[in-house]
Amino acid sequence: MSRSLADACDPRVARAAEVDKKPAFALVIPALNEAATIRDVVSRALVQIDTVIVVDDGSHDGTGQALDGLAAVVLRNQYTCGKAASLRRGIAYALGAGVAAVMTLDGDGQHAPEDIPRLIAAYRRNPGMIVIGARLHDTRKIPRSRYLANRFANFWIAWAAGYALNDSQSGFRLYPAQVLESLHVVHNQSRGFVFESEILIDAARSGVRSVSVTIPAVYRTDARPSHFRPVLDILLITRMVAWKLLSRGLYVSGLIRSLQRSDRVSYDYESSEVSNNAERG
Ligand SMILES: Nc1nc2c(ncn2[C@@H]2O[C@H](COP(=O)(O)OP(=O)(O)OP(=O)(O)O)[C@@H](O)[C@H]2O)c(=O)[nH]1
Ligand SMILES: [Mg+2]
Repeated sequence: MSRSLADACDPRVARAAEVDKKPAFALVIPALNEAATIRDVVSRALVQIDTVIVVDDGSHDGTGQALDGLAAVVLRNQYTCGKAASLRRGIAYALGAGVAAVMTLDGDGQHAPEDIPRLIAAYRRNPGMIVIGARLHDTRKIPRSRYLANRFANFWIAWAAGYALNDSQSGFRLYPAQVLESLHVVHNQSRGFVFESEILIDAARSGVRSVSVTIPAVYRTDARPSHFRPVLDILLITRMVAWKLLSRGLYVSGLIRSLQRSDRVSYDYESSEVSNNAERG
């Protein structure tokens, strides 16, 4: 990797940002060629949260320009650094602002910013825990192949994490600042979609689990092609998980615990009530 490329992807560059007030929460949106949806997503997000940070990952479709005039921070990577590196850059910026927790959501419109308060409410009830917007209850709306791929990933990641997970692949999350500051998950270009799985495993190993809030699954028929490469990205995730399992002698106790669903906490979409073992479908 050339030096300029490394610099462009380095989250420390963002730490230099001048921030003079301390919001409690910030939202980070990684965006690669999301001109069609990003303005709508960010406008709606700004209704919910003051600090919205978009990391335009070297887009060439005008993603950054689509945000002109909006009160969002736009960090632009000179090159496409990948989802993980972009998240990390946005997160570093948010932590530099002194937030208590950082939220993330995707820029393609699959997550409704209107659900932000529900994730924050779950965090307030479970301080210190990661909150995940979980979609897998919505089986009718998820394309079969994506559903099975998600279930496959879930099984392995829950095993390595040692507890049951509702949706390990959702990009709609809330991370307590302490968790982000204490973990050092690899976030280079080749780890694009691995980072979000790995952070759940590493957090679990440091004693931090997640709770989930059910959110609707949104799959539009006119959506742009996915950046997720089903074969390669699942292979990369599986390799990371296999390594973690091998390094713990297969972690059989983790497998057993991951199959026990009784300690799951889920917040139901309609009622926002807490229920145990609330996963449906
Ligand atoms: N910064 C950055 N963001 C990316 C990259 N790849 C994907 N993203 C962003 O990550 C989010 C999720 O990417 P998607 O391609 O929608 O992946 P997905 O939601 O897991 O898959 P689908 O369900 O098929 O949409 C979107 O906001 C993308 O713009 C990347 O290389 N760099
Ligand atoms: Mg998507």
